[in-house]
Amino acid sequence: MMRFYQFILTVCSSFITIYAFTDPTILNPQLTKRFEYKLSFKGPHLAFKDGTVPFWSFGGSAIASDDQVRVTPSIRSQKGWIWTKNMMTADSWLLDVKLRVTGRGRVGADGMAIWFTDKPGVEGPVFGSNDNWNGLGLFLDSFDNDALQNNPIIAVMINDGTKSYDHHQDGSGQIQGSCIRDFRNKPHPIRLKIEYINQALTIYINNGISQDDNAFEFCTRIDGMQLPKSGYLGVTAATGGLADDHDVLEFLTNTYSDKQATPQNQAATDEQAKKYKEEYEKYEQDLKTQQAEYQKDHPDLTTPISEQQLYESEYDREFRTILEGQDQIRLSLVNVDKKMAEILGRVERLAVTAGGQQQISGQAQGASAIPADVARIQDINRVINSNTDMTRTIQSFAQILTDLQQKVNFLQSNVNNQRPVGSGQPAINSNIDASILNEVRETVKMIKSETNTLIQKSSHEVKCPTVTTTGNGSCVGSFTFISAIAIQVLVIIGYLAYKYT
Ligand SMILES: [Ca+2]
Ligand SMILES: [Ca+2]
Repeated sequence: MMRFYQFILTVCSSFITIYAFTDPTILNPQLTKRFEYKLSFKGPHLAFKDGTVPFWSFGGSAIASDDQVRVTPSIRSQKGWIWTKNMMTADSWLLDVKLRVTGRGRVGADGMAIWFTDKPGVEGPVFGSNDNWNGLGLFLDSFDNDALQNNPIIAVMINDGTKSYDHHQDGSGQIQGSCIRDFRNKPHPIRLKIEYINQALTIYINNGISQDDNAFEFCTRIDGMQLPKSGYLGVTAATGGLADDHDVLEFLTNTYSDKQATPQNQAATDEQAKKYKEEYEKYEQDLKTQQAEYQKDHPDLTTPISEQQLYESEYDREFRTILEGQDQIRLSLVNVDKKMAEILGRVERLAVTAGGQQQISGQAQGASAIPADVARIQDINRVINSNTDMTRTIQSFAQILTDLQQKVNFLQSNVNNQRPVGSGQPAINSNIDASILNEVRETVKMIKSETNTLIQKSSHEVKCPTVTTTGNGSCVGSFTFISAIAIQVLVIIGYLAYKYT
């Protein structure tokens, strides 16, 4: 029953996911984006056959493999690091880092850091790197040293070389921005976007729960931040008494430059871009040659498949089902949001058209225009009425969900209070279970009948307004919306009825 309760909570929490990240070149069209391959890595074939990562140096406990860099393994008191060999010189840039922090414990340690500093770091006490750095440190701090119950946390600390990181207080009072996010043991790798444009640093996170690679949430933003003009990029990690695997799967760097340069500068930039393109093509060619050679040397090499990989456990399957359900609900909501905006736009256009037409018809003598106007106004009324119906149904769904949750709470408190002492107790619980399940079934019936009523209403009463043939959108009203929500609710309830009967 506890699982049922958690399940309801998980479903409810899925309603909070927000899209936030937009590519800076869309918001600011005069920016040109350039991928910096010498400041990036990603799999497959992340490491060369001699174990090195092109354009990066790494050490400590870090190990590079085909598809990731394990900065520390889950062994106590480890420190690992990986730094670019080249400097990044740009006023505006975007880092896109895909990583994974996993450990067996409920609590992990110490954490990971992403750096942009004037000098490459050396092994040290701040998440595997040196203290008193000059530049940006972004920390994924797993362990709650100051016991304020605010870890795991993602925190930003800028240093001009004078400050010493207060490890015992998790840097509180020193960090300029943060967001509390549990980034450990997620089903998918988490992704961070670190954007620095016009001296504003913004952090976005994809929390590794959704399968959608672009589902980013806002984490924190710091304006008016002075970072070094040029510097090195790095990732470091450390373990303590507790230990996690800290893995980086992708580190992608993009820089932005202003298109509106002077003609001389533009010529120089074009020349540089041409040179850069040639270099990059040569690098890609070398990489392909290396891969071909590797495959020639290891013709029998196939990825070993363990039995564990072929079959998923009951827990994994259940967890995956919940996540997929969540993702579906989130996508449906995003869709609903778009459609509502579309409908609103359409209603506004209709109102404007109807108003204009009314004026014209008032001036004109012909009687034939009047019925068409009336029809348009009726269309608007229908759209508005159908929206009101939708709102009422959503409210009744919310009421039903609240009722369900109350019943679950009631059951849970019963389970806690009536722990089986003799042989009679479990029978009482199962009676309660049966009666609640009957109520759940009744609720399903109710949802079904409400949905049917609405579907009938939407197919008979609400038609696409005839005047909006210029618009691209189709008439999507209560039918699609209610169907999506009803299917979700039916799937959830059906699953629960199956599971607990
Ligand atoms: Ca800490
Ligand atoms: Ca803390």
